[in-house]
Amino acid sequence: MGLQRPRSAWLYFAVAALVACDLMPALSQAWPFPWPEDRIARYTARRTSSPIVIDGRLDEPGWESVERSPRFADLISGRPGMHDTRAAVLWDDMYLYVGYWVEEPFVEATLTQRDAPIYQNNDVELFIAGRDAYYEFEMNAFGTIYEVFFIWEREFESSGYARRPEFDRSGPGVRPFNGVGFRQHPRGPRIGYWNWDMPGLESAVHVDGTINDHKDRDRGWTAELRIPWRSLEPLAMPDARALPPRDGDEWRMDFSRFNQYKEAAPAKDSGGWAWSPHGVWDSHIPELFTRVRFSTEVVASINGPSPGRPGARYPHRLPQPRQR
Ligand SMILES: [Ca+2]
Ligand SMILES: [Ca+2]
Ligand SMILES: [Ca+2]
Repeated sequence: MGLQRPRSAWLYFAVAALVACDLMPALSQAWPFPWPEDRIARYTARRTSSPIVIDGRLDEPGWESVERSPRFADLISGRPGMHDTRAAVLWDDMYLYVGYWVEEPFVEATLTQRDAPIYQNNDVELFIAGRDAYYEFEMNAFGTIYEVFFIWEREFESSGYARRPEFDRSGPGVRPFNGVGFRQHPRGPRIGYWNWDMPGLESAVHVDGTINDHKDRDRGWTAELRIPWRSLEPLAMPDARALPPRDGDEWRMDFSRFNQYKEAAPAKDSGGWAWSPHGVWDSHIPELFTRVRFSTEVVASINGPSPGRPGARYPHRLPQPRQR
């Protein structure tokens, strides 16, 4: 008996290892990304029928009624972030709107120059992917922004980017890019355009507290941005997707928040929290971005959330994004 137990255990592990060796390549080939495909967040973006003023305050009827994301979770582990962070998307015929609600006891910012490395401050980030390119936006609590446009090197010629003067790769601020913590992306390297400015972009921040003053404790800040659909044409070009989107169209968008601090041990806080985690320290994986489906349905009436949508005003009681 004494010998049999280890022997059967050894056999079990040997068989398990063989099975694992056999399956692993198949699994990794089928889905080569570090976060499970079936755990990528989904969201339905609805239209706003009333105007949105880009002042950083998310107090318009559209924002009051919109379905917010779940609480952002650690980019690597998927565990809930220490502070509450939510985002939401609205749209109309002219614009895409994105809002962020950021709980933050000590609001701070230092960078004031456009395109300064905003990721070195506490920030919110937005990525929007087309088929063969994606856009990155970052903003700190001063409202200072940073933007980059990335094109997958392999599709630079075939998708038509090489023929467009704004994507001249010998221009200033243009350089190769191969990810941050996930440098084995199956699509390979990208060309980054740090000189890119999204035409017509408007963005603003509202601080609910005092910035760079730690004598008090702040509630946080909200961020609001508006992008004209026509400005997303360089993303829409490769697969000729509709601008504005048609009912049911899906875009991949990433929403995150990066902090210069981390929650104390034993928490394993990477310092980056996202709507849809990536399993790795790298935002640049469009295959893991939240699936945003655009609906022509209008958000709940201007009188606020309907009784059938409990929690729309109460971020801690929100339902998960609706499944398709
Ligand atoms: Ca506003
Ligand atoms: Ca830029
Ligand atoms: Ca303060």
